[in-house]
Amino acid sequence: MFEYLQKKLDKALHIFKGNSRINEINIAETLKDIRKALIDADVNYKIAKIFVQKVKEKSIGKKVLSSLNPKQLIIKIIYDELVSLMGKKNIEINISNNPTIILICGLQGSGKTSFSSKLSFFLKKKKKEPLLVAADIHRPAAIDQLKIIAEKDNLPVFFLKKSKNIIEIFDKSLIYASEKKCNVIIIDTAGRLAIDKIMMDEIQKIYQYSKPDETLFVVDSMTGQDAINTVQSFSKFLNIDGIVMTKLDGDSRGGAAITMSSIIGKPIKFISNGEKIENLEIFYPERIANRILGMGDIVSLVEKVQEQFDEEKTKKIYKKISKNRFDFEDLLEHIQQVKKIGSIKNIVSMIPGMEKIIDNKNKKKYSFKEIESIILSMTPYERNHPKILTDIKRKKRISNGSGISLKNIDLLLKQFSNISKIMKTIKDHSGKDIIKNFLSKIINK
Ligand SMILES: Nc1nc2c(ncn2[C@@H]2O[C@H](COP(=O)(O)OP(=O)(O)OP(=O)(O)O)[C@@H](O)[C@H]2O)c(=O)[nH]1
Ligand SMILES: [Mg+2]
Repeated sequence: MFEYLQKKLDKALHIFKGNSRINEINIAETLKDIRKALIDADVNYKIAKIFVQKVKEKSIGKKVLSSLNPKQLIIKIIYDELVSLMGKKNIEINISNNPTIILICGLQGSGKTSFSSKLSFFLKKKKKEPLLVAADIHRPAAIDQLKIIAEKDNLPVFFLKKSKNIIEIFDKSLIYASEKKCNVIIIDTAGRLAIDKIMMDEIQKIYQYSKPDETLFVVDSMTGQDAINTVQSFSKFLNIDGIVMTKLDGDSRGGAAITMSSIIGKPIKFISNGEKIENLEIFYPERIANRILGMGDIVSLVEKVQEQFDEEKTKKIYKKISKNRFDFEDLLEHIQQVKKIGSIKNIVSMIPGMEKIIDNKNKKKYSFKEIESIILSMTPYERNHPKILTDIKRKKRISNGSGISLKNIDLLLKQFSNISKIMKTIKDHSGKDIIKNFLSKIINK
């Protein structure tokens, strides 16, 4: 997710390493690279041009020129522009009515059925009582598909096996919802290959009849610019409230997700980044921008953490990060907690520096299990004092204990010291706000 842009932007900003200052020459080079990075990440070239123009205007100013830390300033300017390009704030779905009606539409295979179940799972965690309504009247297997996904997580589904009448299905689902005390009705509709008359007639019929509180259009982000065109054509016929972008896990470029809302004028409300039921995230422009700029996404992590971790442990992790005293004991705890909350790939991008440990330059990939066995082979003192691990005898003992080669132990230790450095930057600079946010979330609870 966004790895491509992340890498390229990082490279483009390298020129500002150390204490170099922003001037017409070095900024020109960087801006050229940023523009190229955006276009290669599938951002529309006009948008890329305007974006770079804005960054330029804000960078070559007196204030910036006199700054001691130009790289930080440029990152902040890019961050602000990215956030504003993505629509500034998340627009929440409106689920205040009882019942709330949510209509899900989109092209064939875009991920409507998967999203509907993920949304239901998500709402259940928010203490709502959702009901999934199988309203795909064209594909015979659609009902079973929804039932199989939903039943795994005990999510209620309403269906009428023999009905081809979408209005009848909706009417009966309302009665069922009221009997079962469900307060959110999620209507999973049929997809078509293209936005044609049959699809629009059917969607319009159910739209006018059900008067949804939320109409969400689901698009596959892997289709890139086509995803934007699809939403554009659809929204000519029907007023959508929000966009859901799916399969971001398979889209390393992410340009469509970044520019969608500014082109369409409608917010992205959710993104989906995997096939599992928990692979759904609320779309927060600030957090995505943080992730793209390689800060990691502590806030998203904390949200997940708070859902499933105990509060004491979360507080402890925060304290350690903020005091820059992150040690192997914490890393072990982190890994053990993280393992509980989903697939490694999704979590990794949320922890600053973690990507470097999992997928380092030397192409050595550690599994969480390997890292665990290395840490478990350390003495408690070593875990709390990573610096003493320069001692070869200690390293050999750890290598024997964990069954991991000495070379790979060395690599891990090196990467760990990188994490500590990253934690330090986060503490010292723009990470302050993230940490503040982190803190306020914990204290409010
Ligand atoms: N990797 C990945 N796969 C996804 C994601 N969302 C959906 N899929 C997969 O995409 C395929 C199509 O998803 P569905 O939810 O059936 O799509 P649909 O829009 O309901 O399809 P139709 O009902 O046939 O129009 C399935 O194999 C899903 O598992 C995602 O975020 N990431
Ligand atoms: Mg479907």
